[in-house]
Amino acid sequence: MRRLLITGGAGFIGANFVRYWADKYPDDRFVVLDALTYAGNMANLVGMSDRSGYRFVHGDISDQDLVASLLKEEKLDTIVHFAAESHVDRSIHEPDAFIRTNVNGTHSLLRVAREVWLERDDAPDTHLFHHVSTDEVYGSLGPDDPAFTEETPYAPNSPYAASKAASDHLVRSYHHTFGLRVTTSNCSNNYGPYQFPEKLIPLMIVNALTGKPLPVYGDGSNIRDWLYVEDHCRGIELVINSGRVGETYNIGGNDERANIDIVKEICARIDVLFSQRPGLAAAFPEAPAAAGRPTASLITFVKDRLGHDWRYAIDATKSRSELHYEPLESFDSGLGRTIDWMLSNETWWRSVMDGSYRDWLEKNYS
Ligand code: NAD
Ligand code: TDX
Repeated sequence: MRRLLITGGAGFIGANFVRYWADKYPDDRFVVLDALTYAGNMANLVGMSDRSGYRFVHGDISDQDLVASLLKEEKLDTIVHFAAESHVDRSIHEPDAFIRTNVNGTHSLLRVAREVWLERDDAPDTHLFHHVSTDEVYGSLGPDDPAFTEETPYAPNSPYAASKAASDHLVRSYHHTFGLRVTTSNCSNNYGPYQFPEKLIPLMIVNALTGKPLPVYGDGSNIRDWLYVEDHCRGIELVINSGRVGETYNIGGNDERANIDIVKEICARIDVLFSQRPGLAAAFPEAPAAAGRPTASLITFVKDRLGHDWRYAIDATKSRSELHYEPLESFDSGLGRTIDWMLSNETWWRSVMDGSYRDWLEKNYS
C-alpha cells in the first residue's frame, strides 16, 4: 500500500491520475496538493471527496513547512509531481511564473523530500519521487529526424520547455548527489477529459460549438505526437511500480499528426455529430453546424507562435521493453471520447470559459 502526495492534482492530467489511481488502488492514501492557479479546478475532482483515503489540500509546492508537515503527519512515501505552469503560450508572455513553480517549486519539493525521507530517523522504509515531465525538453525535430529517445540531448526552446528541463536536471541531481529515489517520465501531448480549453484540442472543440474562430498558428503544419490522458496515467503507474530508480522513461502515443489535420478532423466529426443528433443544434445554436454550415468555415490562420517547435515525436522503446508500456487508445477513438465528453460536460467548460469555476475558491477562502 502506498501513501501518495499528488501535486497539481486539480489540473488536467493530475485529476485524471487521481481518478485512475483511486479506482485501481482504493486502499491507498492519497493527498492532493494544489495551489489552484487558473489551471486548477475543483470540478475536476468532483466526487473524490466521498472516497476514503482521499484528502485535498489547497497550497503551494513552494511552501516547505506545509509540504514537510504533510509528508510527516500523513507518513507519505510517494510523491507524484504534476504541479506546473504548463501552457507554452503563457510562458512566452509571462515566463516568471514558470521559473517560480517549475524550477524553484520543484527544487523546494525535492529539498523537503530529502529532509523528511533521508535525514530523519522516522523516515518511511522506502520512498519515491516521481517527476512528470515533457517531450518538449528535447527541442524540435525535422521531418526525417528520428524520434526522441531518453538519450536525446536536451535542447529546450520555449521558457516553458526550459523550465521543465531545469526541473528534470534538479530531480536527477537529487538522486545522484543525495540518493533520493527518483524516476522521471517525459511525455508527449496529452488530450482528454478536463483539459483546460487553452490547449489545442479542447479549444477547437469549444470554439466550434460556440461559433468562434479556430485559430491555427502559422500554416498548421507543425506536428505533435498525441496521447490519450488515460494512457499517460497508465504509463506513470508502470514507472512508479516497475521503473528503475534514477531512470527516465519516454511515454508517447505513437500517433503523429499535423495541427491542421487535427483541426479539420474535429470539424468533420462535429459536422457528422450534428447531422446525426438533432438535439445538438438546439443545444449549440451558435455552432455553424447547427445551421448546416461546415465547421471548417471557422478555421482561421493566425500569426505563428514565437519560436514555435515544428515537430515532436517520442520513441517509447525503453518503456515498452522494460515496463511493457503500450498506449491502448488510438487517436481516432480517443478523439471521439474527448468530443463526447465535451458534449456531455457543457457545464464544466462553460464554467471555465466564464470564470465561474473560481467560485469554489472565493467561497472557501475569501
Ligand atoms: P495543468 O496546467 O492542467 O495543471 C497544473 C496544475 O498544477 C493545476 O491544478 C495548478 O493549480 C497546479 N499548480 C500550478 N502551480 C502550482 C504550485 N506552485 N503549487 C501547487 N500547485 C500548482 O497541467 P497539465 O496539462 O495537467 O500538466 C501536468 C504536468 O504534466 C505538468 O508538469 C506538465 O509539464 C506535464 N506534461 C503535460 C503535458 C500535456 O500535454 N498537458 C504533456 C507532457 C507533460
Ligand atoms: O490556438 C492554438 N492554435 C494552434 O495552432 C493553440 C492553443 C495551439 N496551436 C498549435 C501549437 C502547437 O503546435 O497546436 C499545437 C499544440 O499546442 P498546445 O496545445 O498549446 O500544446 P504544445 O505547445 O504542443 O504543448 C503541450 O504538449 C506538451 C502542453 O501544453 C505541454 O504542457 C506539454 O508539455
